[in-house]
Amino acid sequence: QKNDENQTEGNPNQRTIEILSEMQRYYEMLKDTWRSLGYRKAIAILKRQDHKIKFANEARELPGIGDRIATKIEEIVRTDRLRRLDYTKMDPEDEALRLFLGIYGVGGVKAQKLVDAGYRTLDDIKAHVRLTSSQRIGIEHYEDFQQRIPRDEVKQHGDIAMRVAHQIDAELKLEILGSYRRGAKDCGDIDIMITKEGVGAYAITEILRELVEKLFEIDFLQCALAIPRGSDNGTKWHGASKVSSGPWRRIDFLVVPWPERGAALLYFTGNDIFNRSLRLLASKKGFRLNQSGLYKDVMRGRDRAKFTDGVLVESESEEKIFEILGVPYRPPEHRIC
Ligand code: DCP
Ligand code: MG
Ligand code: MN
Repeated sequence: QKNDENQTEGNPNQRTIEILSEMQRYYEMLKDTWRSLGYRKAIAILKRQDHKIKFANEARELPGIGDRIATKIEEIVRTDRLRRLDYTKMDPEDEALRLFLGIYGVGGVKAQKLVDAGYRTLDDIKAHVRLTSSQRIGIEHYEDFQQRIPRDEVKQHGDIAMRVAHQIDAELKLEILGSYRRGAKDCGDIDIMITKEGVGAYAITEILRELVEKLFEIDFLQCALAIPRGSDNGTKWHGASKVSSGPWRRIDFLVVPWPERGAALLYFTGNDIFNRSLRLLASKKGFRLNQSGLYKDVMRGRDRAKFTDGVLVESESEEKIFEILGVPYRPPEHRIC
């Protein structure tokens, strides 16, 4: 079986994929979720082709590629570039927006405010803007955090965390999720799930606190970073780690109660688009899926807003969640949309 996540190299559509990826990042930066999603889908489909797609009508035949992108694919193959892209690249405001969105802890609203205020470079804002300490670290380590982390280095970070965790408690279960579990050859960050049989979330959170302290002591962890607003329920820890003299890497720990490990595994393996489509499918079948479980009998009002959480159907096993949803099990390597 081919690994979807690793296929750009040597793919006959590599150049097309590169340029479409730039477009996708551009729309993502503009918060144009709809277009960004369209590009992501097209890219995923092209990655699976074993011959070069040269013509618009050929591209249009592929499920999930619409007229607009089909036309662009032909243009890229014909001219080795995309007019729209050259044009967008020249806009300094867009460049600045893209730059600022790359700072840890800076979201769309803040980035746009900085651009509107006339700032264009990291030095600009470092000198003139009041920033949170996380944002400041995000700037200091901008280059580090932008770099992809080679797969074997992700493993090294995971191994260190695991070794120290097991010194604290040999029964802790740690697993690297995110793009690593999907088999990616490089990752944006290191996502580690921590769980333990027979203890509640609170006890695991206490263990995480101890683990973090120990990992600072051995100079593995370098800093803590603020958790994005709205997602902090005490079960997450964000920061940076390094191995030997390597660059700082983004690392995320998440505490998962043992009974929820299947749903958490599913959620934190992603990717985010796959999650979104699975959640949508669940809701069409009358379920609700989130990182803690699959629920039924969710009462919804207008606009599908939910009134009640419903009844837990399954959360321990990833496979069972697929089964109940009536979807064939998909191995992590194939969970990209
Ligand atoms: N996730 C999600 N929706 C989000 C953010 C995250 O469903 N808005 C889930 C799916 C992701 C997982 O959490 O796969 C981990 O999030 P990351 O941001 O670390 O993304 P990945 O590990 O998938 O990719 P990367 O290599 O960029 O870290
Ligand atoms: Mg990740
Ligand atoms: Mn992450």
